[in-house]
Amino acid sequence: MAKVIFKRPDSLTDKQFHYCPGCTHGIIHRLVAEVIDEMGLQDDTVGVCPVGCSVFAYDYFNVDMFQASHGRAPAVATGIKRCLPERTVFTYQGDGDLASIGTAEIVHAAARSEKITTIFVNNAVYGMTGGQMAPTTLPGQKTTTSPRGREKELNGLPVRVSEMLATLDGAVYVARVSVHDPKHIVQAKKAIRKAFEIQKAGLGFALVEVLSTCPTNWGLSPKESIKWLAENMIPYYPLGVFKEPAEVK
Ligand SMILES: Cc1ncc(C[n+]2csc(CCOP(=O)(O)OP(=O)(O)O)c2C)c(N)n1
Repeated sequence: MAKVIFKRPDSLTDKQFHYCPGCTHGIIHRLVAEVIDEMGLQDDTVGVCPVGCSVFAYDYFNVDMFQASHGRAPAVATGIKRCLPERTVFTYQGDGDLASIGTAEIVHAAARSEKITTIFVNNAVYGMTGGQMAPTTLPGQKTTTSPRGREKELNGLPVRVSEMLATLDGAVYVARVSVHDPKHIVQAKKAIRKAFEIQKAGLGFALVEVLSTCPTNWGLSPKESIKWLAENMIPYYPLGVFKEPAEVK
């Protein structure tokens, strides 16, 4: 009998992703789904989708899914987790969603140490709406709303969300990872798994920031985007674990 050595995770549906070539949302979906499968959580997980390119995540994850309005996923996830404390609840949010319109929600969910897991996808732009500047857009980075490049005097400087949230006592696990090559994809999966384990152990709020590409709005090929991420995003957004509870180290 043939032995299966590679398959789509059960926690993903068979639906084909709509993402652009070279966008890493698909990789991140897969990592989350693999972790849910491996931890045996498919039947008890509830995901909360953002508004943004990953809005259709409710069609892709084969678990119970909710759709929140822009930036409000942490508030919606708070309600679900408090009503159904036995369920595993995660939010999946872009940087426009989480770090702009949803800043208050994520800060206070972390401060309250809600027992939820947040997957924060930072691609340094508003992807879905056409590549506008986000709070995470790099200094000098050209976007449709900063055609001369982000200027400090006019637009201020980027928000390093993981570092900021790690200052809150309620945030128990905060890590930044990347998915631009296989080695980093393996590390990213470990961080995502830890963020779910922390929730299962009832320890409090956990967030994994994943640096991601947006070839379409960066105006680069998929290959150039991977290089751009490694050379420009990682120096500004250093990878690592910013906070980790002693129980799971
Ligand atoms: C209340 C509200 N304001 C604005 C919008 C428009 N809008 C839709 S998606 C989006 C940005 C999404 O960007 P991001 O969160 O970075 O995710 P990405 O698309 O890059 O994955 C915006 C501003 C909206 N749908 N609702």
